[in-house]
Amino acid sequence: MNSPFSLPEASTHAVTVDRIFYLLLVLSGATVVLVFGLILLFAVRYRRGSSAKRGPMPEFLRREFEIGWTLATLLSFVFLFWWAGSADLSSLAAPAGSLEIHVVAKQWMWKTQHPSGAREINALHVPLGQPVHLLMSSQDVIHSFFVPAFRVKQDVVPGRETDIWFQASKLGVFPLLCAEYCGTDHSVMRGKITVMRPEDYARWLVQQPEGDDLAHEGAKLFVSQGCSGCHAGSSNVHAPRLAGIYGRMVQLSDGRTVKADDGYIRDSILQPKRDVVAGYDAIMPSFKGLLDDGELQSLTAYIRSLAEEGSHD
Ligand code: HEC
Ligand SMILES: [Cu+2]
Repeated sequence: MNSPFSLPEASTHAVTVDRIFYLLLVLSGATVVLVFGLILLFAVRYRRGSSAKRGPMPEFLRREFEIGWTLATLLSFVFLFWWAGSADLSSLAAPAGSLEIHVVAKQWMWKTQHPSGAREINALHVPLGQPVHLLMSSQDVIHSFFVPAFRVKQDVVPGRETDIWFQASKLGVFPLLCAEYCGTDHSVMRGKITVMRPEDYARWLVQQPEGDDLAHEGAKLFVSQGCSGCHAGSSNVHAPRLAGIYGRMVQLSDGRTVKADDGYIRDSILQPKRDVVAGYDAIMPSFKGLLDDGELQSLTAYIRSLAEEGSHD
């Protein structure tokens, strides 16, 4: 469905969202017509002085009719809830094997980084027909990543990583907007999403200037920020080795067990006193204010790459 007054449907999710939208539109339209039709009909039929019958309701209208319309509305609402709910749920978990792109929002621009390390500002090139998973965080205030043509909108929050995924289904260039008022230049915090054929995307990617990928950047930070001073195998400080921790369950000193995911690693770096690993002293300093979100993403990517190497042997 692509009428002249509607947005392009440029992602798989957009098609589902629009179907739900049109169904709601038709249902509400039919309800409006029915209700206003009846108001008109009754106003004319039972106008003052008309000879229409005004006795009690006919018997069949009382019970069956009441039960019938109540059930019908209930069932259609349950169906709508199920349909919209499952569409929403499927938009949350990115399929395995998605292309992972890091996004950092700041006043007032979007910075994106491809797995190869290629960076863009206020732009994002993606391949057609492949799921793209965005891992996003903000360097200052709350922003919101909004691509109307994909029907995708997700808040980008400082101090936290949010994510969203989409699969582009049309070639072209589509606007990216910030959908959360974020200060003076909020209205110009825009970008362009370019959907390319996969082979064109691959060609575009190799033409980009060589950037360090996140994990390599993280490896450098790990040394320059002094993490390796405690965490490296050669260190004299009693600190846990980080190889292989990503994705594992970690036993904490207060008895809890937590999964070492992105959020846990982020918290370990920013608020080390909160989740202290069992068997260690809480001597790790907080790096809050010392690392920006891009650096946190790089460090996390580095620790994660250690896990991937660890899982091979
Ligand atoms: C002064 C030594 C020291 C420095 C510097 C240090 N850490 Fe730690 N780190 C520790 C100790 C000790 C623990 C275990 C106790 C705890 O959880 O607080 C730890 C825990 C961690 C954990 C959780 C590990 C696990 O097994 O669950 C992560 C992740 C981590 N550090 C990352 C880093 C990063 C990244 C840096 C640099 C930005 C860093 N650390 C700097 C000493 C240090
Ligand atoms: Cu913004």
